[in-house]
Amino acid sequence: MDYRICSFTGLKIHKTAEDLIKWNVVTAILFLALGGFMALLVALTRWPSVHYLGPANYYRFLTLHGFDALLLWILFFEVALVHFTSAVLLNTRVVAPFSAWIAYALMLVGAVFVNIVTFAGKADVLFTSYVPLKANGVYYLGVIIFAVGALTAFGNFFANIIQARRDKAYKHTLPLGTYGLAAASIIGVVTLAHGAVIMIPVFFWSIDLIKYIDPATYRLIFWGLGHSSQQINVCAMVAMWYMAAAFVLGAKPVNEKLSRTAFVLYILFINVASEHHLLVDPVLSNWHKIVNTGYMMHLAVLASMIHAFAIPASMEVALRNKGYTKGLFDWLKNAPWGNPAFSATFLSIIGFGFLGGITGVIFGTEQFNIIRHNTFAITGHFHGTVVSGTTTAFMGGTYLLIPYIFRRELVLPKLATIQPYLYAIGVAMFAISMMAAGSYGVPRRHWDITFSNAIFSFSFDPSIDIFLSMMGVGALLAVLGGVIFIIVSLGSIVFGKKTS
Ligand code: HEM
Ligand SMILES: [Cu+2]
Repeated sequence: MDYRICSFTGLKIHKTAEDLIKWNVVTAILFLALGGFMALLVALTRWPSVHYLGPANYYRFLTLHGFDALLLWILFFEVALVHFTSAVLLNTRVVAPFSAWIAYALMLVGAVFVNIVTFAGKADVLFTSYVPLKANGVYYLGVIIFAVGALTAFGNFFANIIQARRDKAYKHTLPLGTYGLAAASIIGVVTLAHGAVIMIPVFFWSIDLIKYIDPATYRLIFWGLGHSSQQINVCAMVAMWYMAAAFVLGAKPVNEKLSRTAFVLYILFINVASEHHLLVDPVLSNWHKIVNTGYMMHLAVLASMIHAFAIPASMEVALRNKGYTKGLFDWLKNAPWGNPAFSATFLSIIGFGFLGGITGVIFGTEQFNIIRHNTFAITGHFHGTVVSGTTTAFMGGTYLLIPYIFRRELVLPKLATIQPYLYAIGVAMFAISMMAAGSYGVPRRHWDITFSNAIFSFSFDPSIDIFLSMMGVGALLAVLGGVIFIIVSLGSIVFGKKTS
């Protein structure tokens, strides 16, 4: 069997696991680059004085932006984490290498299908593909193939941890990083099952084998996929936080049982929370909506709160143990702010909590949702979660994997040091501006809010121009941060000095 021992961590690393992690990470970064480029075009269009794209391209590139950034970048990275937390952290091997590579190939084929058919202008349906909007069948087929690939990859996770148990790599419980990915994989299976239930009929509908799909049913089951997949992201992100704290600072969880319980809360309450996407739909009863968003939602939020306090606490303990004990904040001052793996993690915790979490609880409440639904405020909220939170955390994760798995040193270390700050500031700026504009009623997914060619024209409060311009400037900063990330990460992977 082909193993090496990592000279930094002492971990026993299976060659196949290493290759799988490398391929999945590089593919993820390439799709982030593509999705980020689309983000630039879309943001320039929503900036009133620029208004860059025409209507057709706006919706096409918005579809691609959502798909490439939210699904492809994030899921390929998560599959890398699947192999890292199962095979590598548990010192075992990839039990079924063939199926792991098939999973990768399926995900890639599905991703390419969707990109080609959307670029060709045959799937301007946005990543939610709400019926009765109809895309070419290749689009749905691509989504299904991608989902089967992702499901196979989550299957690999369970196979690897069963093997690790046989190898006696762990006794009673999994390490916390692996535990987080176990929660992600369980939610992944439930999520992708929803995906199959809805995407397969819609595929048949797109090729005229089924006559009618009910839009309300579609939306309900779609969000079983769409919302729950965000919880895969949250679990993987939180697992990444714990791992980064452990690898960079040697931090240990302050109360491991509590952290584990919090992951269980995600599994139990997340699917239920999908309902916040349907609060303005006439289908579900008020009783149902209020119980769901007034009570259930808060149990999932409780989980995030536990992690958000537990991780900085573990960092504090680790830094105090290193001797930074003066006063209340000596440890914080002396944290490794110049190490991008650390700063990205810290910024991710703050960004996710304040921009994504707090706003999520607000917009997820029934009464408030009625006035914010489908406004730009929602776009601001979820860039707080999946960009400020998950994307920044995974950027930090990449900075960790480059020395440990790719065995390269970072190129352009100075740029790497400022990258997380630049990105986080840009994202915060555009997300907050989106929320401000949304409070004035600016809609999301709208090509032209000046209604220049419309028969009827409406006008917004003039102050929205300021917010939308600030969004544009924030977007430019974030894109710059994103470009630096891509140059540093791919540059290091290809040209970085080899480490032993
Ligand atoms: C430089 C970074 C980014 C910028 C400037 C940016 C900007 C934007 C803008 C302006 C919109 C358009 C909203 C509208 O007109 O309704 C949008 C939508 C969206 N973005 Fe981003 N974004 C960025 C990164 C990301 C990332 C990393 C993700 C995922 C992880 C993401 C996920 C989404 C999603 C899911 C949508 C909604 C698409 C839809 O409504 O169908 N964005 N983004
Ligand atoms: Cu949701």
